[in-house]
Amino acid sequence: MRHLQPGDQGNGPPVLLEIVVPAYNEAGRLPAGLSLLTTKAAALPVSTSILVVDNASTDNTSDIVRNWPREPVPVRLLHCARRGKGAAVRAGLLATRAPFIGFCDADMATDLCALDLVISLLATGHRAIIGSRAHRWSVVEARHSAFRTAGAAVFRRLARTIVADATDTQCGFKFFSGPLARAAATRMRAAGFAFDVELVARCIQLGARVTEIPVAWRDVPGSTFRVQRHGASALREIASIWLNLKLSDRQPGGGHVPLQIPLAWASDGIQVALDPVLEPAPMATARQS
Ligand SMILES: Nc1nc2c(ncn2[C@@H]2O[C@H](COP(=O)(O)OP(=O)(O)OP(=O)(O)O)[C@@H](O)[C@H]2O)c(=O)[nH]1
Ligand SMILES: [Mg+2]
Repeated sequence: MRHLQPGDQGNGPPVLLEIVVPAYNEAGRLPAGLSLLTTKAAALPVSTSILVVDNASTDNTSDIVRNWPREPVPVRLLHCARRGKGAAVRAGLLATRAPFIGFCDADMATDLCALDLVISLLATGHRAIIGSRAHRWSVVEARHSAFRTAGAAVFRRLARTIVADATDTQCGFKFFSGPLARAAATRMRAAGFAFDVELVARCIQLGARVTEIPVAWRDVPGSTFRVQRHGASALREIASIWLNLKLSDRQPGGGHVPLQIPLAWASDGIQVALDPVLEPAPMATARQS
C-alpha cells in the first residue's frame, strides 16, 4: 500500500467517483464501515475508489486501511498532518481528481442506499448533494442525550445565519461535482466538526445550488464527538466561518450568489445545471462490466 501525500492521486486507474472517509481512532468501527462501503461501491454503476484520511490516530486505523484488500474497489490511505475532521475531509477532497467526489463517516451511520440517488443526481447535473436527517422522508434512529440535542439546536440556529435554508449541515454524507468541491475545499479554513457549514457555504458562494436528499440514518455507538470537548469549539468555529465568509465576500473577483439561496429538495424534481469550468476536466473511465 502506497501512502498518498496531499495532491497525490496515486497510480491507480482514474475513476468517476472518489469517496473520502475521515477516520480518527476508528479501529473499532472502520472494518465494518469499509466492508459496507466497498461492497456498495462495487455495485454502483460508476467506477469508484475510497480514500481514508487519518490524522494522528493512536490505534491501528492506518494498518487496517493499509492491509485492506485491493478488490473489489481500491481503498487508499492519506495521512493529514492537521488535526480535525474538517482538516481531514479537506485534505481528502483536495487529493481527489474524479469528476464526482464526496465523503461519508467511518461509522456509515447514513445508509449507503442513498448513493444510488446521489449518482443519478450527479449524473443529471446536480453539483452539491447533501444528506439531511431533517428531510421529511428521512428515517432517523438517534439516541443522543437531551444535552446534545439542545446543543445541536443552538448549532443549527447559528449555522442558519450562514446557510439560511439548510435543514441539516452536519450529516456526514455529502457529494459534489469534483471541480466544485475542490474549489470550495481550497477556500476552506475550518478544521473542526463545523467544517460542513463552511464547505456548503463555499459551494453556494461558487454559484452551486445545494440539493438536500433524504437519508436513513442510525446512531452508531463509538462516536468521537464529545459535547463538552467539541461543542464549544464547534460554536467558535461557526463564528470564524461567518467572519471568513464575510471577508472573502468583499474580495474583488470572488463572484458568488447570495448565501441565502434556497436549498432544493430532492423531491422538487431534477434540475439540470451545467458545472462551470473551475478546473481542467480530469480523465475518467466508466466501470467495465
Ligand atoms: N481524520 C479525522 N477524522 C475524524 C476526526 N474527528 C472525527 N473524525 C471522523 O469523522 C467521522 C464522524 O465522526 P463521529 O465520531 O461519528 O462523530 P459525528 O458523526 O459527528 O457524531 P455522532 O452523531 O455522535 O456519531 C468519523 O469517520 C470520524 O472518525 C479527526 O480529528 N480526524
Ligand atoms: Mg457518527
